[in-house]
Amino acid sequence: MLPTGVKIDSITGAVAPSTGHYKKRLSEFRGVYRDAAAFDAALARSDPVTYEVIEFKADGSDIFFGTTTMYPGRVGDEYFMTRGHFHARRDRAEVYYTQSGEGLLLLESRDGETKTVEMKPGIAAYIPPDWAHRSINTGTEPLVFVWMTNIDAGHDYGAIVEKGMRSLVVERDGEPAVVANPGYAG
Ligand code: PAN
Ligand code: ZN
Repeated sequence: MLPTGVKIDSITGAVAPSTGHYKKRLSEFRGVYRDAAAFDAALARSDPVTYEVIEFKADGSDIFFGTTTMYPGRVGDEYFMTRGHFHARRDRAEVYYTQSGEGLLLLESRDGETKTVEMKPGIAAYIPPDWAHRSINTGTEPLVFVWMTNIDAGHDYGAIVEKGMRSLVVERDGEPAVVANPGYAG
């Protein structure tokens, strides 16, 4: 393990050097957005990358970091969003530091409390252990943020795949609004 300076491009989310990279496309989100007709119509036009994640992990370290770059877009009135997850380890927190763009971080505790934290340059969002977190690009430009957590934090996607989250972030009169999720299966 050697000290390393990692260059992060605040506009593109590029990370150099990096040790991992993946992209998520709209087609992987069937059933995540509540407007199925809008989802099918969007997918019939194209299958865009909705976000990508690049990481830097030093061998043997207990922490790692990287970027998530979320492209702007909507399915019906819902903005493009991440899958959302709890950490597999319930004692692991995380920090999201926004570099560019604008969005909302939607969080939900195990006992069902919902919170949001604004995502915009200059704001580091603290995600406490055992709070589910989903990021949402509410703007018209890419939303780029740096995340940092423990390597062993892990991802538990199951609860949100099965039930959804209690709240949705939708566009209302051109503005983001947090509303109750009528499809929540809790
Ligand atoms: C982030 C997220 C990343 C993508 O690195 O994994 O933003 O979001 P989903 O994993 O919910 O699709 C993080 O929170 N890691 O723990
Ligand atoms: Zn996380």
